[in-house]
Amino acid sequence: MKTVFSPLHLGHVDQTELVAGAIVPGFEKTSRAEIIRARVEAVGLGPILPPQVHDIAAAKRVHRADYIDFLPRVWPMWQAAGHSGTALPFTWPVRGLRADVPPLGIEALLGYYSFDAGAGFVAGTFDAIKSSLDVALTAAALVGDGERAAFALCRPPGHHAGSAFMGGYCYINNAATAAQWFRDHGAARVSILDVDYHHGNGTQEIFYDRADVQVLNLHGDPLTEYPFFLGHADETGIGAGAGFNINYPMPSGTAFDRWSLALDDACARIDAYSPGAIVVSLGVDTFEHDPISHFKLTSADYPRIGARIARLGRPTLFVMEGGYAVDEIGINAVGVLTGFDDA
Ligand code: OKP
Ligand code: ZN
Repeated sequence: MKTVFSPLHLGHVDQTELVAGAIVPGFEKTSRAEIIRARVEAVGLGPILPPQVHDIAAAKRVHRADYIDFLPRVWPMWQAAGHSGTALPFTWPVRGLRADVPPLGIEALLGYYSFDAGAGFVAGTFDAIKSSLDVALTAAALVGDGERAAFALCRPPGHHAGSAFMGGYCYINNAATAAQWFRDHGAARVSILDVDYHHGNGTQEIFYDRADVQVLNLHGDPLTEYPFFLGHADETGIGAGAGFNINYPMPSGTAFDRWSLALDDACARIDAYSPGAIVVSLGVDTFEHDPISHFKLTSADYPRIGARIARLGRPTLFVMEGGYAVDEIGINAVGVLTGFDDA
């Protein structure tokens, strides 16, 4: 399997986040992608290719144009305001406030275009966001050109980013943009299978009223797990999209015996949907030793995930999302891919 990777992710570095009331170094750090890349090389998964630069207009097929146009302005506006460190918001237009009038200042705009304080900007963040999108689209094109599968080693991740908001380490929804790319290049239907520990709220929001992209999410129950405010089992789609959003919330402590039953059910639904391509939002924060998550998957389970997805027998794009147990992130993420290739 070919991997697409860009070193531009390295500029998204030393950003901080809010944990238990304290500003701490971000869990979503550069070593994550570097260790995965090293593992791809170590096991000889296949060639590692640089991305081709795409027009950012591709992201506007799933995101609001004003949101995408805001992203390159964040760091210059933050600096012009005399700020340094990590650009983050502190107020949001929730119930009872107006979300229809964009404010003027950068801190207020960051709140307008986000759902939490989990997507900070530093000087190199926009270039990393754009390179991550380019990685996803380049890998999608490999699959479009006939590869059985490809690996988009994206950083930063994307599945929490919605049509007009960032959050949870995510800015542009790489998997959603890639799914739309498949739709725009001949696939009548696309399935997005999100196996990250956290519910892909952005992906769900983007496709919630659409029948042409089926979204399936296996994740920690939002009653106790981030992102808390979406991802329940009764969220099944709306309008034309009714029945095409499928959530599998599972309790803390879930291990592969139960998790794999949800995967089997999701795969049966993908089979029934008969998509022209599958986009896998590949998070490995389901791992038993992940520092911010609470499932109990082991390193031996990840190749089984890949093998099960391979049995679907459809063109497949793997898009990297989360996973914060850095020491094992390469073994676990690449384990899914070798499991797929060996099946
Ligand atoms: C991104 B992905 C409190 C913890 C906030 C945000 C988790 C984002 C996960 N500071 N955690 O789905 O792996
Ligand atoms: Zn996650």
